[in-house]
Amino acid sequence: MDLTLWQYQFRIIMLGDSTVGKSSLLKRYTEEMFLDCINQTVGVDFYVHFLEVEPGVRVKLQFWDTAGQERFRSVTRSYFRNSVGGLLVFDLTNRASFEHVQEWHAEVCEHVQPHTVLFVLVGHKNDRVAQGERVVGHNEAEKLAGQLGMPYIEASAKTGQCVTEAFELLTRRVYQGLLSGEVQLQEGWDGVKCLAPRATLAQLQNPKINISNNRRCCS
Ligand SMILES: Nc1nc2c(ncn2[C@@H]2O[C@H](COP(=O)(O)OP(=O)(O)O)[C@@H](O)[C@H]2O)c(=O)[nH]1
Ligand SMILES: [Mg+2]
Repeated sequence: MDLTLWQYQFRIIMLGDSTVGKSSLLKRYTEEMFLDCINQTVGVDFYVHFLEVEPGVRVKLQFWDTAGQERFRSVTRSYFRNSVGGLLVFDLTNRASFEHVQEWHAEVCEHVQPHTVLFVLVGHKNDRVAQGERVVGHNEAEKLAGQLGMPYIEASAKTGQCVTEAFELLTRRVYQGLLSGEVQLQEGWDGVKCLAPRATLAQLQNPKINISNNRRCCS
């Protein structure tokens, strides 16, 4: 099968304070590698990964990673726009990064209006918990995620623990949002691109629809 074939493209952004490990998570997921001294991203970095969300439905994930602007809280509007999913990351050993989660969430929601971004909250550098370095509790992080309406997962780019799970959780959440109508395809918005006929999506959303006379493309 041609691995570059896809029915949907989701644009996903990485969010969270500088040094929480956003670039490392992406590297681990897309290249299965971890670097102790990862270079500061220069320019917006771009990663692509393919995932089959159900048999025959292949999603192209297009990831955007910040270029270190988050260090100066100067991430621009264009970074948030046209995205459908956000992996919101904090460092389990860095209290301030957890305290900024709400600000990141609010900033994205404000910038993406009238669209919606679906999130997963990641408590990162889980490998350091074993050394007694945890300063953010599992329960309080899960509680905050619940208040913000997103799932919570703890992961480590260093060991690879739960990295695939975190990205797949987000991808499936977006896909479900698409099927339920929570995510709406709109002209001129690139958060989701769809190569499947519009009728196919309509039928997935409502299996009772008869699609035989309607095979327009929605991209
Ligand atoms: N112990 C540990 N260190 C990590 C992990 N992920 C990243 N780091 C380190 O944290 C630092 C910042 O990582 P980076 O990916 O550049 O963070 P970003 O600024 O959020 O993109 C680097 O020194 C990484 O090697 C992890 O899972 N565990
Ligand atoms: Mg980075």
